[in-house]
Amino acid sequence: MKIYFAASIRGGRSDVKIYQKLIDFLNQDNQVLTEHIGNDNLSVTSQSQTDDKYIRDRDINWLKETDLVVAETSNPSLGVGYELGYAERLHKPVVILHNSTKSQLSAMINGTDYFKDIFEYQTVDEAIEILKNYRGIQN
Ligand code: 6IA
Repeated sequence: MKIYFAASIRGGRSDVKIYQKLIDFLNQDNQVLTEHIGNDNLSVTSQSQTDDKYIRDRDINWLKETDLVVAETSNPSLGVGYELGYAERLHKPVVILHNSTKSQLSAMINGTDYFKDIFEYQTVDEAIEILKNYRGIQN
C-alpha cells in the first residue's frame, strides 16, 4: 500500500533519525511516498516561493493518491497540521504517533473526532510495534 509519512521539516529536524527508522520499517512491505522526510541532509532553507509551491502541490497530489497517512507529531509542525486537516477532508485513514514527553499534541488534532488512531509512544521500538499492530498496514 502507499503510505504518506508526515513529519516536521521546517518545524525542526531534531527527530530525523526517528523518522528514518519509521520510514525504513514502513518501506519493507509498503511504498512510502515521502521518503525524503527521513533524509538527514534535506535542506530546510527556502530557495523561492515557486519551489515551495512545487513542493506543496506535489505533496497534495501524493496525499490524494495515498492509502494511509502516518504522521509523527512530537515536533510541532505547521506543515504536518495542514496535511492532517487536508487528509481529514479527503477522508484518508490517519495514524498519529506522538511522544508527549517532547510536546503536547495540539487540541486541534487531539480534539478532532476524525483522528481516532492517535498513539502515544516513547521509543522507536514502541512506535514500530504500534505500526505492526495497526490493522491497516501490511507487514
Ligand atoms: O512546516 P514543515 O516544514 O515542518 O512541514 C513538514 C510537512 O510538510 C512534511 O510532512 C512534508 O510532507 C511537507 N513538506 C514541507 N517541506 C517539504 C519539502 N521540502 N519537501 C517535501 N515535503 C515537504 C523541504 C525543503 C524546503 C523546506 C526547501
